[in-house]
Amino acid sequence: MVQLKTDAEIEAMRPACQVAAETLVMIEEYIKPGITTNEINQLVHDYTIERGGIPAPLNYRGFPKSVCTSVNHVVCHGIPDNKKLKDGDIINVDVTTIIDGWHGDTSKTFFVGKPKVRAQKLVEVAREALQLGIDVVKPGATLGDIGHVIQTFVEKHRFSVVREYCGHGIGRGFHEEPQVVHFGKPGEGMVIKEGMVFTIEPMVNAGKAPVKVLNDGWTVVTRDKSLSAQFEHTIAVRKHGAEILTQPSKENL
Ligand code: EYF
Ligand code: CO
Repeated sequence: MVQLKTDAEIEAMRPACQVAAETLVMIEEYIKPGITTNEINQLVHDYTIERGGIPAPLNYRGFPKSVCTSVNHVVCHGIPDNKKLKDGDIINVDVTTIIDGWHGDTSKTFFVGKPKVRAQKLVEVAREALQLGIDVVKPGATLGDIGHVIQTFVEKHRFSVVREYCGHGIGRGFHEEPQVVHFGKPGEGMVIKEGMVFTIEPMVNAGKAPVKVLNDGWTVVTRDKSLSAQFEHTIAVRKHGAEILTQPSKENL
């Protein structure tokens, strides 16, 4: 069952969504060759607490860290560790913040130093795929419409969309109904209604779509070891379209 949020509930989600967004703004200046993902984890953890939040990933279903850091061929749920980032890497930082019991979830893929041409293209396609998905959202459209524009755009660029992981409803729960898959056909799937709040978070692979989970039980990687990039926003469905709750406000850019 998808629970529709009232205007008051959407207002109540704003602080969590804004702090999550500002965490990504904060972290950008630290993404340089030589930093470890554990250091990124600590920066995200401390900033979240300073801002009055709780990092949702920590202990979520047993996840051991406060943020997911997914480097190069890691698709999602990368666990921060002591490995240093290198010039030319890409890294997705996936932040979820809880404030007053409400969740805000957003992620962004960053370049470490100077990007290679193919990485640059992949990251741009992943960024635009998310935006195209958001642009489709309005009451009366379907979740299949979102998946269709994302899949069509990504495949036009000869990249692929991960099938196993998807966007999700969000609110008092980290993961609520509905599941928002990033592939599909126009008109299929659930009809979008005003008051829905969900994430869109397409994972785009430079190679083929299949992924596997490593033996640590968390880290998801591309089977063909190709690069993967992802962007994510939490959006609220309003009368005339999507409102991006995790867009950093202008003064924080
Ligand atoms: C195989 C977790 C990981 N799940 C989802 C737990 O929606 C997310 N990001 O946008 C999201 C973030 C995290 C997450 C952080 C930890 N988990 C559960 C089940 C399987 C899994 O990895
Ligand atoms: Co999410």
